[in-house]
Amino acid sequence: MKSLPFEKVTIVMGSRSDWATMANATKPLSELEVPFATAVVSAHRTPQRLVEFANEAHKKGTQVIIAGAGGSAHLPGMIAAMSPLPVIAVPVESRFMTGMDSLLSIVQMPKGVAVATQAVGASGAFNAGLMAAQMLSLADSELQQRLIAWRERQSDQVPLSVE
Ligand code: RP5
Repeated sequence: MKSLPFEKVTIVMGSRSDWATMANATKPLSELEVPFATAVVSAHRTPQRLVEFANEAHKKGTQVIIAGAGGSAHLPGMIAAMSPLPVIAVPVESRFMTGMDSLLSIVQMPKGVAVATQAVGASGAFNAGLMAAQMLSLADSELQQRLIAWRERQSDQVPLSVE
């Protein structure tokens, strides 16, 4: 079996079906030239993979973990419970409750285990990538300059009026 991939930012998701959402996390990382890897790690279908990932990530060069899951979305919290790395979570929109179940099961972490929860769905995934880049920029002044320029380009794209 292939081994788990690790990069400076490692993006994990509970299912292949989460990829349409989680691909949005890769956009700001690519634009800002931050190396990332992606993997499918299911808390309930591949629990041993989850343990291996959470225990190994910080030893393999990952500095920030982005974890997306839907429904009973315990993946980010379980990783945060085992890993010393910051975990940014994305609640994936679910079939039956449009992501409210994902959001509540991710955001309501008990005291002592921190998870940085983003908005539900594609915007949350994009912002997870952006936040990961901002975290890394604390120790990388060139990345910080790229972030500042990225923000300026974003502002420039907002028209002054609708005419
Ligand atoms: C969660 O259950 C996954 O994160 C996904 O959002 C949801 C459905 O998973 P699949 O049935 O597509 O594997 O574990």
